[in-house]
Amino acid sequence: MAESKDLSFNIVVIAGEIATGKSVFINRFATNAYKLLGHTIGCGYYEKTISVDKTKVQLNIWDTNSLGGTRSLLPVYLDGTDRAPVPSDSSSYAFGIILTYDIQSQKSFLSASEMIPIINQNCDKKVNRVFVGLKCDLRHNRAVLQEDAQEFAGKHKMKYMEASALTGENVEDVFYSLSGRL
Ligand SMILES: Nc1nc2c(ncn2[C@@H]2O[C@H](COP(=O)(O)OP(=O)(O)OP(=O)(O)O)[C@@H](O)[C@H]2O)c(=O)[nH]1
Ligand SMILES: [Mg+2]
Repeated sequence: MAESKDLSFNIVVIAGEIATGKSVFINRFATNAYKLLGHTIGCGYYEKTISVDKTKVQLNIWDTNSLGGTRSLLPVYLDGTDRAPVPSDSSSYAFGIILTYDIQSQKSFLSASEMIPIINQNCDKKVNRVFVGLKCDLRHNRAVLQEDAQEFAGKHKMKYMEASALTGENVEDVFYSLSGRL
């Protein structure tokens, strides 16, 4: 049987709009609590170790903010992706991206689409990507058709998922899904 290896996996969480729900979503994953955090100044950082197929994977999660000024810093957080993906017998690190929007906001969906060129310019094509519709507990206020989000994700080679930090729905699944594709 293959020995377990420790991996370190950087994840950058991105949105085009403020108040999309990134920080609360990451904090729910890291602490299993729903906590309102206020606007992120600069960039937040969280760590959590999970097990994927008997491999311990330390997730280093970068919580970017969405203001125009700091958007220009995104390439810094996306740097190093040419080293991804990690071969299964390596203990080096890989990289993944969670691109998010708020399912209640057409504007946040359009803004997320504006992030694609920035991601493509700064990341290797092989970097794992997931497109996530946040606040899915508010699906009665949905402003973006699930099919449209799915189609957008497919076009840009991303898996599409929806999650809620409030209820916890799919929060772990998003991170496991990304990490499981190492
Ligand atoms: N109903 C519901 N509301 C949520 C959820 N997640 C976040 N919110 C609301 O959305 C607000 C913004 O969430 P944040 O996580 O701070 O948003 P952000 O994307 O980090 O915003 P910036 O740091 O400004 O870029 C929160 O204060 C909550 O009011 C959720 O899963 N469900
Ligand atoms: Mg934030």
